[in-house]
Amino acid sequence: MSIQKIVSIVIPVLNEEKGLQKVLDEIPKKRLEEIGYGCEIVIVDGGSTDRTREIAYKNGAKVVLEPRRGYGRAYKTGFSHASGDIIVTLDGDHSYPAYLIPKLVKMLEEYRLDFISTNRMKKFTHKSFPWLHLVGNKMLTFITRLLFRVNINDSQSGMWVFRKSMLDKIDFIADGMAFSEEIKVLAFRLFRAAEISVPYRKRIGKQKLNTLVDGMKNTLHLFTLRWYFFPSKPSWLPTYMLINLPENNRIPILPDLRRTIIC
Ligand SMILES: Nc1nc2c(ncn2[C@@H]2O[C@H](COP(=O)(O)OP(=O)(O)OP(=O)(O)O)[C@@H](O)[C@H]2O)c(=O)[nH]1
Ligand SMILES: [Mg+2]
Repeated sequence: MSIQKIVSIVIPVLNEEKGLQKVLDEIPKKRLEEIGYGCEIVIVDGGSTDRTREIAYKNGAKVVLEPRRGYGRAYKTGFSHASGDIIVTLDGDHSYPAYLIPKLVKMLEEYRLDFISTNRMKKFTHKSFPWLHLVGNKMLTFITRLLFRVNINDSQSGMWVFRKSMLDKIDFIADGMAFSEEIKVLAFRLFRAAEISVPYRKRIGKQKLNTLVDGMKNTLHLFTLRWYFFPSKPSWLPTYMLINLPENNRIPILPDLRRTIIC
């Protein structure tokens, strides 16, 4: 099939030499081409002192240096360098299933969604979440649901698939780990969004998340977001559809996908 659209895969990295090669090897570029998508890989490096950048260059990725610290900061810079029609994000630590990118892109198109977030809560492998992460994630997700009336089950997941055009309509405020919950809240309140279950593996290499400090910052950020973006009471309209993506490589045919359309 001829190339009709470009998918930009944006990966923030900070000293991920152990996992990055595996992540890049797992991206099914050929499969994407078969279904009509060219593929661009944008690696946003926060100033790694190991072989991370070398690995990125060796694999033909576009490398963007963003010395300012922060997961959210890295994404904001990465998105501005992405030339694709569709953006896919994931970590450079081999925890997310990069092999599912073509299926997720297809689902975005087939169901005419603007944003897909992945839900790791149903299919995570042993030790992929330290118990404190799991408890923290549950609490943050509960607060997110309560404050924004969005039916999200994994507010901290870092693998998203969305249309780049979405970015023209929103401004982000978070520079740190809270970027993840912020993009989901905005997507689920303002665009057509869905959450899809995917497998999740134990990361390779050292985590950058500071469980307690980031957990507290993320909690505070939810309240900031609530008053900053949505000063009036959110409506009770239903806002999501959870889709299970089975591992047997077939996209489920859903007769009715409810979408988030708020404004
Ligand atoms: N460029 C850049 N990348 C960062 C920064 N902080 C984290 N990252 C990358 O962002 C991704 C997510 O960070 P992780 O440490 O995996 O955080 P996490 O996924 O919440 O935690 P784990 O569950 O332990 O993986 C990884 O690929 C990191 O290398 C930063 O300040 N700058
Ligand atoms: Mg990670």
